[in-house]
Amino acid sequence: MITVHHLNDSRSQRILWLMEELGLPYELKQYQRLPTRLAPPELAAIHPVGKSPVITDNGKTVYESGAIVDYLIRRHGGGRLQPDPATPAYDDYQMWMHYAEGSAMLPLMLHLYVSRLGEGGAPLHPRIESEIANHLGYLDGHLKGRSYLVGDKLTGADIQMSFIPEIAEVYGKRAAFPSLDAWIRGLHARPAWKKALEKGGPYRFSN
Ligand SMILES: N[C@@H](CCC(=O)N[C@@H](CS)C(=O)NCC(=O)O)C(=O)O
Repeated sequence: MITVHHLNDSRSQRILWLMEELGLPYELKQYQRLPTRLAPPELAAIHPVGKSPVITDNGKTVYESGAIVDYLIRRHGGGRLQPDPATPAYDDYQMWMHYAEGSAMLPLMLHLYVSRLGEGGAPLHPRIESEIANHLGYLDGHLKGRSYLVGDKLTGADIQMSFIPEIAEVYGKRAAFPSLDAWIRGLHARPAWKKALEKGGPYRFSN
């Protein structure tokens, strides 16, 4: 049995969504952020880093959301939600799977942390802002006239990348990128996304 260790208002929302898209049975273990917004210490008993998402599957623990999406689709997807590995589309799929946490999230996280420095962080903001615009602009350009990142069907890449516009919206940065905005709205309209929201409870990045 797969267990999804889900922290509220976190990247693990996309793992719940993936499970619903795949229609797999799973146990949901809920964790609540502390008043500091950090994860509770119980998550460190599942994986030493103490963050979410993390899954367990018959004794195997998988951490890091891209690795989890890949693992679930490879082991349990039965060929769904990914392009044929022998095709060039699979190479594009892999790029987006890595790009989410490897490139696109970095300036958004820097924005979060450096904003806490107040005036002290001011010299860093121009570079952070231009990098956010760089990545959101790239995504927006790619999504122009498309409903999905790769091909004409939902893949794990859409699921893995979905956290980027969700966080961008928190900083009021999504509206300037209409194709990105249309893409995430289309994903949020999917029945499986809504079901994941019902199961996981309130999610503050659901707009
Ligand atoms: N790159 C990791 C990031 C994991 C991560 O930072 N998770 C956040 C939630 S979105 C977390 O658990 N934060 C609580 C904490 O840092 O204590 C992934 O994509 O899985």
